[in-house]
Amino acid sequence: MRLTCLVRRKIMVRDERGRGVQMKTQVGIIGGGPAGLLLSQILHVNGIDSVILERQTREYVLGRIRAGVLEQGLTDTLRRVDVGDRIDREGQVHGGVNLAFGGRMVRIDLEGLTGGKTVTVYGQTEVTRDLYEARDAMGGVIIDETEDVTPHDLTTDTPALSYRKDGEVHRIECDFVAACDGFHGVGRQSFPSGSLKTYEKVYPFGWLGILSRTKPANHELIYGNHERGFVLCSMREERLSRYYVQVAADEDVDAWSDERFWDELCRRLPEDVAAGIEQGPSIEKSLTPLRSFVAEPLNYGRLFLAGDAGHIVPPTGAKGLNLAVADVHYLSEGLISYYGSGDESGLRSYSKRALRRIWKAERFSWWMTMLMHKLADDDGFGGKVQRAELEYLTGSQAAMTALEENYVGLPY
Ligand code: RFL
Ligand code: PHB
Repeated sequence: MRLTCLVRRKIMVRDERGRGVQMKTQVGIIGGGPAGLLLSQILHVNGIDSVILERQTREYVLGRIRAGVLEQGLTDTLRRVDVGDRIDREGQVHGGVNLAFGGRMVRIDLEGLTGGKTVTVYGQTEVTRDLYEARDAMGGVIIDETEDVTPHDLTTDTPALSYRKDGEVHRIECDFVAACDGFHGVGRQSFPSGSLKTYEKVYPFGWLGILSRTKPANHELIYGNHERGFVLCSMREERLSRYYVQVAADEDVDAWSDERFWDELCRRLPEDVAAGIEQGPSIEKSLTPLRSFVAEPLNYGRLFLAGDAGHIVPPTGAKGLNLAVADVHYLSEGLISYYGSGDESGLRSYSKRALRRIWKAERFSWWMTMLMHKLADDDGFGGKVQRAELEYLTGSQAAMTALEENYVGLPY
């Protein structure tokens, strides 16, 4: 064996024929999305070494338009590991959110009802960019365009990850594997059959979303319930708007010209809001199917699932990215205790601890989805109950407080 490189605890060697790198690290992370990057960053500032394997190119990862609403727990977590500067400068702090239905709009005062808590509007793309920059600045190892990432020996003290890059097979030996590889990743698929129980609800609708360089409809988000379907007016920056309309789950995106989208959006909003919508060309248009999904438990041997790898929520409550960060918080606490004092209890309780909070966010996201979308029995009993619930909610301080404490994020 020929030693090629020694980076702190990361040792890289080539095999006898000089091919295929073998590396050692403490935590092998699958997935360079927000969960994987944040885990790597938290571990680094606590003196724990990791390597990230990402399937896509960095450009591809940064091109995905996704979440926009960050809970305080998320922004605090980023600040603690030196990734909060740009969010503090550029993020928009929102103290309220609006519900539109029956031709009117009701503002719900987040700050007032939750004792001063707020959310921050800042794109997931930007969070990911900030995390990549921080990891690069601190010498983090992120190997992108990896293929066939496969976990091995998960029930031993020396698990490993193999992967292919540029036609060669490589291997990373580690103490733990964190699968932060999203809903379609390999981590969850590596659990032996029978060791995982899954819970799933697939909704018969999706969100058609656009991004446009236009002035947002309002200075705060508007979630709208309308007989033609759900609508959401969100934003990223002063002149960057994000809009969504409810469509069928199998809708053909190409059937939606910009003109059709704007027309449908305006028809679903209260007249005064629709009148103020600035229209312009879309710079992104995509369909998101809606799904609730939880896998239990979140660990098998030395493999741990975090983020979308272990659970999915419909985006209505803006909880997906926030949940991923909460998982990473719990998992990193377990790893820090293990490496600090040999205490394994945090890792042993990770799944239970994370799932307790995950199920609360699953409940909230499901509830908000059922409250705001056009349902199959819209003109029957279901529709009447939905309208009664909206009226009760917006007329009751107690009900609004329950919505808001979930929207700003339950404590970790
Ligand atoms: P990600 O972001 O999917 O990243 C996983 C990464 O793993 C890589 N990967 C692999 N790498 C190596 N080998 C393999 N075999 C691999 N398989 C996958 C992938 O390429 C990817 O880079 O998961 P992560 O890190 O858990 O983050 C989760 C969030 O991305 C997700 O929950 C949110 O985007 C959900 N979400 C929202 N969350 C919020 O908190 N607030 C919001 O306002 C919000 N809005 C949204 C959303 C998601 C949406 N879509 C498109 C699903 C709005 C939308 C429209
Ligand atoms: C977004 O801005 O993309 C967004 C905002 C709120 C949600 C979902 C998505 O609930």
